[in-house]
Amino acid sequence: QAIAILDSGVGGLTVAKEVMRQLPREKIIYFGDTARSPYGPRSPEEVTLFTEQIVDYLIQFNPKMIVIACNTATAAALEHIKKKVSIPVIGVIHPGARAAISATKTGRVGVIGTVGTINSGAYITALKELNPVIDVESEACPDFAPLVEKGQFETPEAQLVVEHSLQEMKQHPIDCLILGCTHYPFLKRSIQAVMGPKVKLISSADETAREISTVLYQKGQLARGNEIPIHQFFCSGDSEMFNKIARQWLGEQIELTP
Ligand code: DGN
Repeated sequence: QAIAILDSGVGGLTVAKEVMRQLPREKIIYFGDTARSPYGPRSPEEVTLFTEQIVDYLIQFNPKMIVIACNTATAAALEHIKKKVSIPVIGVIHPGARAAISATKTGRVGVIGTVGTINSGAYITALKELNPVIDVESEACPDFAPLVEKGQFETPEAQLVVEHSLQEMKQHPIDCLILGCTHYPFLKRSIQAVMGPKVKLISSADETAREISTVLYQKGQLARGNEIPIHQFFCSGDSEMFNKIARQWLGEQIELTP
């Protein structure tokens, strides 16, 4: 049985990569909704509907758990999807918030994400639940995910967009910045360059993979044996670009299932 991972596009590959690293025996079935990306500017109702449709599709593969590897979809639909299916479902917001709480030394953290994620206030809620006195600065960066979907993450254009978008965030005395969108680790280098070396960038991928491992361990469902799993990747839009980004990011040959 596989772990099903979904995102609006290529962003969830940052989570898939970490699952492959931490849990190399686990088979992954990935769905990127590249045809309908970005989710960021869409209403929570629409994002919930899309997430539900993808879950309905993935459930046919009889996965052992579902990972909503998209902050926008987690903010809009996690609770709904949890009620709908009988297998464990996890999102990326709580793991990201936990990672930031353990990393911050000053108690001042920043969050960047899509308009949907930032407007939902889901990070502030998750962070304050863990630490009520935490100081949070949040800002939407609507231009980032579309850049990444176009495969532009190491280009001068991307650098300029990142620099422009983070002007305000840069002024705040934060010591951690949560990359509250699974697409943003693709832009990590540019984001770090703008924020400076003292700000630690937090991606929820590591912590999400740890949570997957905990859930599967508790259920006695961790994969055993020495077989190397063959992962399956699906996307709803341009498969050439998806393949290119997936190969570049995962550093291995990706078989995209038609
Ligand atoms: N990768 C998604 C997220 O984490 O919010 C959404 C990106 C998008 O569709 N704009």
